[in-house]
Amino acid sequence: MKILHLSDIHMGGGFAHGRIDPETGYNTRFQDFVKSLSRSIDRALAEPVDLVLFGGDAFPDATPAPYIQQAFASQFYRLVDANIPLVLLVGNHDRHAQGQGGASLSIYRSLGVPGTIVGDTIDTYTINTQSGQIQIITLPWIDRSTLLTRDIADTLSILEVNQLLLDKLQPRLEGEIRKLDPELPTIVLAHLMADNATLGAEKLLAVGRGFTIPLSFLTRSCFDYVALGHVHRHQNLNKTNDPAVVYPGSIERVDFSEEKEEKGYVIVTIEPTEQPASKNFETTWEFCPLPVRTFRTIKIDVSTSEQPQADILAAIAKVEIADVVIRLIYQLSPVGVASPLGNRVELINTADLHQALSTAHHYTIQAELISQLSRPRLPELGCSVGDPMVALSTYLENRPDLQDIATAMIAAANELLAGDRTSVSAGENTVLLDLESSTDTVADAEGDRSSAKKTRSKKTAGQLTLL
Ligand SMILES: [Mn+2]
Repeated sequence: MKILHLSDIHMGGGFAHGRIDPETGYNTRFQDFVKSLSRSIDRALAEPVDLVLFGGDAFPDATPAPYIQQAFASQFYRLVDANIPLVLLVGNHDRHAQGQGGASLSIYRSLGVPGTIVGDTIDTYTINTQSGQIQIITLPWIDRSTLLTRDIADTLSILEVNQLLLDKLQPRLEGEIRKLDPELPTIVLAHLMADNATLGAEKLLAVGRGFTIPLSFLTRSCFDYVALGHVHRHQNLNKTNDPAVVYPGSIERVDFSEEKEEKGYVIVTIEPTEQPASKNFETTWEFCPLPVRTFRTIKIDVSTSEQPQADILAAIAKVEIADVVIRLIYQLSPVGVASPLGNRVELINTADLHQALSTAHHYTIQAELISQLSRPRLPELGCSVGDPMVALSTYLENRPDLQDIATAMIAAANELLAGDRTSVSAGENTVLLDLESSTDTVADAEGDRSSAKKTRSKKTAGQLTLL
């Protein structure tokens, strides 16, 4: 039995790296994403495979524009037309922020599209394929609103919510496992963050991501393959391959964090074992790369260069840029910093850079100031300086770029040191500072969890947009 496993299509996303195609009126990145999906479906038909599993995140949000819905539907309709069954799993991007179900995918259930299952709850389906039956356990994106009531979730920390969700999920999954027929192959199709998935640039944000599922949850001998979605970097989490726990990754680059990743889908083969062994089935799988749009970062430090403009142009000339999405970053010294060769923003002629990059598919130019923190420490500020006001004055004397606000900063520092709770005026902005607030939050964590909780959830919401 052959299965095509793909995930994280995000059709309609990444428009910032494209332009309007004058012939069609569509964003070129929309066309790129359609092309990648189309190539994946081409392969499913050419094999032909017995089943297609989609691991979730069809669109960037739950309410895609009709032309985007249509492009998605017309690709998957090719499978329906060829009698190839399909499971569309609901990812976090496919759900409304509140409420249940797969908002953008539920239309396929409503229409009763033949051979198409929308996985928006934890459930098990036995699917009849050209090569026999297979069992699919669907595990859509789960968060606190899926399994917990609001008042419970609001009083707990992220770690406690995570544990409680796992406690609720465990018996649900055991219940599905008990229903399985051991004579049939079984695949788990899940949209989740497994706790040892290797992330790219997103890794730093993982703390705010909340719900993660331990790998041991998925590496069960009753599963012949675990088909995941959510993480955009292709990887197999279980090196023993028993079972393979695979993120196929996204089918196109959604942003620059995926610059160096290969994109594609996975072809899975499940065959009955020849000699009766501990397992009834043997699984092999293969990652199949797609020819997707190239992203390339050109980063050059010209802060001490004698000819910054020429150096930047030379760096561009070294790279194949035709039809590529380019990000040019050149680093300079901040304006006003005294340095023998301190190159400043105004020394760069950006019109020439635009000209040099004009054959790129899309490009951005970004001037970056080299961080102040990398400068050597001030020798005047040895450990002998005990008075913070002396330390601040010395610091400000060495920062000519801060002269305009130096007096205000000293006044503000004086006010801060004078009282515990005070308001500091900095120009037009009045900032309320509560010097005790940091200790308050800690002390209140037990007594007043809900207020500490609210601060945390706000941060989380801002960090949840990447995957
Ligand atoms: Mn996702």
